[in-house]
Amino acid sequence: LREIAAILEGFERRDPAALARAISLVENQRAGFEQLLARVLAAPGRIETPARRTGLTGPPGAGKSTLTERLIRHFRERGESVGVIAVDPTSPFTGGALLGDRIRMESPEVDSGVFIRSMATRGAHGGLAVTTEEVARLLEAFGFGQVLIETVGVGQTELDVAGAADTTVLVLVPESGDAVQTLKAGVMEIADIYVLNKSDRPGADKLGHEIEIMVSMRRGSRSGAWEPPVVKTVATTGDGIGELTAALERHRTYLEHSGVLQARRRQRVEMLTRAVITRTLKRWVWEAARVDEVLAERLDDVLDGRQSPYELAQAVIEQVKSGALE
Ligand SMILES: Nc1nc2c(ncn2[C@@H]2O[C@H](COP(=O)(O)OP(=O)(O)OP(=O)(O)O)[C@@H](O)[C@H]2O)c(=O)[nH]1
Ligand SMILES: [Mg+2]
Repeated sequence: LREIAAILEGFERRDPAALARAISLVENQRAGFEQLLARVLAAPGRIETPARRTGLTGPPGAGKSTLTERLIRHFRERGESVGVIAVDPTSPFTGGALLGDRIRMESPEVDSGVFIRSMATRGAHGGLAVTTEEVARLLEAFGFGQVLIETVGVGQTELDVAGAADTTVLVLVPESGDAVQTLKAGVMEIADIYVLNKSDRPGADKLGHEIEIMVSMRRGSRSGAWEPPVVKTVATTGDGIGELTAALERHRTYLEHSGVLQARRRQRVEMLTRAVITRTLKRWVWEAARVDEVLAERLDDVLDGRQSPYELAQAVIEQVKSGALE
């Protein structure tokens, strides 16, 4: 495919337009997307230098994007390149925290070390967890040393997406007074670091205290493991960002020394491989058994009551089993 060749060639030149096209192709699972991924990810040296992946999740408006911008600035100051995936963003990145440094968001011509991409849940044809993983791999292969993944909300989607990150930062604000409730709902499990953002607002101390209690209650039940710190920030002014980046650094050290990083990467590789097998098998069987044609021919039988959907489905399955394909 010509498009794939052009994208690969653009990757070699580190052309952000090629990266953007690659992501679109993968996101929409357009023809050739798996060949592209296979080629890009097989390039020498790329798998050995995975990015450091950090997920930021939390309720709408908690300040995730403002924090992300702060982190981008921090990493850029240290000479690291940053790729950002924003899943279902409800508000755009403003570049507010960065304008002082003339690093403009979404302007690769201004700073080629930053790349930001929005992704919609409904746009991810392959399921959000898999698509996020594949896009993160594209960013890695492109050469970004840091990958930040922002997801809004507090629910199953975040739990899925959190799987793509090495470190998950749960961003809470004084307004989310239901924090303890939130933590009970299982999100607690995914947080490696709690950020109490907007700590310039009333109620921050109370919430901070509540989270500390929750964390210390869990501490008793798992000794030796990582103890998620609670970091207070004001993303708009930059207060506490130093503490956050220090906590990220400590968690990185923990991940590397405990073997947890290897375990998480292994899980991701397994998840991705299984997903690729499943979707390939499904596509292959579906096409080989001409399921769409069979349905078009025989759906009336079901409607007329001559057959149940289960019998029709079984007939298709039998055809596959009997090897009557090809
Ligand atoms: N007072 C105060 N306002 C903040 C702070 N951090 C962010 N904000 C403001 O909160 C609003 C939302 O910030 P965003 O960074 O867009 O929040 P978000 O979590 O990315 O929002 P969504 O992506 O829409 O869920 C903006 O107006 C920010 O300026 C903070 O620490 N203190
Ligand atoms: Mg946001």
